[in-house]
Amino acid sequence: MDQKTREIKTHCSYMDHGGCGLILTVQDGRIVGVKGDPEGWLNQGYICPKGLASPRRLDHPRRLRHPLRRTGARGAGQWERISWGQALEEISSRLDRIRRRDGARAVAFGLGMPKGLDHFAQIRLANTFGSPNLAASQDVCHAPREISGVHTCGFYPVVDFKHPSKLVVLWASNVTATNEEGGICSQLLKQLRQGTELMVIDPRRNGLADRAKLWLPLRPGSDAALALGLLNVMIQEQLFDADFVANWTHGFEDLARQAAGYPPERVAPITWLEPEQIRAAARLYASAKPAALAWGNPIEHTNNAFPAARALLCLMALSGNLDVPGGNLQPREPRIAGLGAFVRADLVPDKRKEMLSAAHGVIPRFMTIPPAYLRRAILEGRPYPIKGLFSMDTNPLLVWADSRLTKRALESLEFFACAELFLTPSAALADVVLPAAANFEFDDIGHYGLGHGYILARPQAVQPPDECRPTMQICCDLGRRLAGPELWPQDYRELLNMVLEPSGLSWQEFVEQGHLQGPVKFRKYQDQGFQTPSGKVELRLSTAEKFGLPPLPAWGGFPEDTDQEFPLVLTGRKNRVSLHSSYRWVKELRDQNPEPVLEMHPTDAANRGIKGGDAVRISTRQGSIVQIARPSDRVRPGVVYAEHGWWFPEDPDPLGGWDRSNFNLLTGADKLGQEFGTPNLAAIPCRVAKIE
Ligand SMILES: Nc1nc2c(c(=O)[nH]1)N[C@H]1C(S)=C(S)[C@@H](COP(=O)(O)OP(=O)(O)OC[C@H]3O[C@@H](n4cnc5c(=O)[nH]c(N)nc54)[C@H](O)[C@@H]3O)O[C@H]1N2
Ligand SMILES: Nc1nc2c(c(=O)[nH]1)N[C@H]1C(S)=C(S)[C@@H](COP(=O)(O)OP(=O)(O)OC[C@H]3O[C@@H](n4cnc5c(=O)[nH]c(N)nc54)[C@H](O)[C@@H]3O)O[C@H]1N2
Ligand code: SF4
Ligand SMILES: [Mo]
Repeated sequence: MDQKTREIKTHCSYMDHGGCGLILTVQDGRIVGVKGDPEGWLNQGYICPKGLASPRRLDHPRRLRHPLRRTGARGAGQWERISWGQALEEISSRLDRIRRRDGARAVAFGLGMPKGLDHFAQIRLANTFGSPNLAASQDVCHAPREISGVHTCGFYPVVDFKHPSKLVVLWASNVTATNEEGGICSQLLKQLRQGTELMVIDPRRNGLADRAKLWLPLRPGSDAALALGLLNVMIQEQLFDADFVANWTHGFEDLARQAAGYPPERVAPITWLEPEQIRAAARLYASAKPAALAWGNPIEHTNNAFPAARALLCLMALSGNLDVPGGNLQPREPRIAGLGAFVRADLVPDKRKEMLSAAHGVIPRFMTIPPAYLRRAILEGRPYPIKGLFSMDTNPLLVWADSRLTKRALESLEFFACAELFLTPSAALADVVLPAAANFEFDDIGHYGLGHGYILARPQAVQPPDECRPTMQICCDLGRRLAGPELWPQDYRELLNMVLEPSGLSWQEFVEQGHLQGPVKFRKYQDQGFQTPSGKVELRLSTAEKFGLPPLPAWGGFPEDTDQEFPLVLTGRKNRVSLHSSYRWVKELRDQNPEPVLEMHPTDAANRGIKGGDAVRISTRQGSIVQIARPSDRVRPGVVYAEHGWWFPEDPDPLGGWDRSNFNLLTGADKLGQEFGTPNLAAIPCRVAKIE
């Protein structure tokens, strides 16, 4: 290795929730090599195609390299280059003008999937500005699982792939493609080689389903019904952990009465399964000890998100798998800054009453605004108007349900600014766009705030292009202007130090260590009980009446029914080589997935005269888009899978062809789950036709 070439250890991120230890080779300030770090704490050498391509985000010729201000109509693609001083001045004066005139709550702050510490810096920015309104996709991502967990057992039970399990249940989890929140699939694959059994609950026969002892190809959106069916069998056949139930649960009799209404014969036609499959699944899960349940995203992709999450929590409790090694854990954080202190939650003490979700009666502790409600506030002034938006790390025009509604809302804002790597369709609608530095170009801390009991060091490897700034730095720059220098440091690295301070580690020491884990201890409830009002797992929620929540899980029916016009059921999954709508412009990734693909069963395709490679129109009651058909017997008949997040950066249209293949033109923002304002991204009646 010559003098100018060096190797740097860091962690992959911004390609999913991150977690793989990487070794980067840097030559003349450019990353020329990347491989999985064999000593990586979570991945032990594993790396996926996105990780391999990740350095190529940095040097794309059309990456944003300086701040832009709109000169023409919104979305017309006319911009002028401005200086950072002008850009920060414009954003802060426009947001401040709204704050003075309409109050701080009239400005919302937009967030995407949590990718790094900048997510929490943005929350701190909203709090120090004084606004209770943080808009994020948490209505369809993790909040239903996490917050239902907190209400039911006092924590979010995280799947444990680190300790051996007798059985792993992949329930709507696509872990070999998504490596969801650091649940890196190499850990699971290792366990499978050592004899761990697998059960897969998924309408699609993914690669792991081929190796599963049991695969249940349920109808999309029927998860809550299936979970109630499993509870029924476990209770009827006395397959539950009687000691745990007697000592550590509240409301078992009520749950038993409720579950009695869901015998397999009733659940089978809802879920498109056989009663015997439901019995077999219940028996397998209840008898394998320990069993880890990896619960994936589509559980929270219908208006039944809350009952589905609640029923799954009841399954974990009845089977005695909460906080046992190889089950579902309550991780403890290392000694680092608490979340509330870091984001300065104290500055908006009335947030729960002030945030616009309050008017919609969402579940307590759900602290971000569902996009459905944000857009009502922007477009209809309900319950009060939102006039300004500052967003980072998100592409709402692609990722929020009902993209036409999103477009109207973004267009009608008085002021909209964002920070981005690329001029995405959402950024194209902004008044000011700030060029962000990418991961590898700044120091960062991974997994802070995700509740997994560890944080990861992501030291910088290369310099950003001249004018690109880390989004954490942008928060500092805006925060000093909008909230004052006493609340915000000059240099974003101070934010990293704030997180680490209680640990006693300096940034450099943390980097050398690579990660920091909280104390590992199991069955903590034996010492301290569960952090719920009853001190037990609340199978029946004791706060239900107080909070207006259903006390017991129930099947609420499908959001919409199929009929002759819309006979197929549409759902989705994440693709191994893309992250939502991100990085469609990275050639190495795009080459592996050049077009949006619609998967359907060969019989469903043949019945419509559709062959592989045909362009097809997918229509729902909401709208229609075009994708490319791929018949596959991995998908069960009657179900189709479209790809989410598609736009075309190469398209001359300033909005990048946002309305051609975008899944969220097929989704609506009206049939919402009460607790989280969750729209339906799965289980949507549709039809598919070949485009002649
Ligand atoms: N490659 C890649 N990785 C990612 C992401 C990405 O975009 N791309 N996104 C990241 C983010 S933000 C998240 S939240 C996670 C999500 O990661 P996962 O939780 O794994 O989510 P998905 O890939 O959406 O879907 C998981 C599985 O659910 C199945 N499925 C679809 N509908 C239903 C249903 O109604 N019921 C059941 N039981 N199963 C169903 C699909 O076939 C798929 O196998 O991934 C993270 N990792
Ligand atoms: N139909 C449908 N809709 C969905 C889902 C689905 O499965 N189906 N999944 C949902 C889920 S789980 C989630 S989490 C959301 C995801 O929603 P988002 O997080 O908004 O999704 P992305 O498309 O990844 O947008 C992230 C943006 O951040 C930019 N970016 C990347 N790195 C940086 C950086 O360092 N700084 C800045 N400022 N920007 C950066 C990228 O260019 C990209 O445009 O989508 C949700 N929407
Ligand atoms: S699995 Fe996630 S963290 Fe690992 S290399 Fe791929 S994108 Fe990066
Ligand atoms: Mo997500």
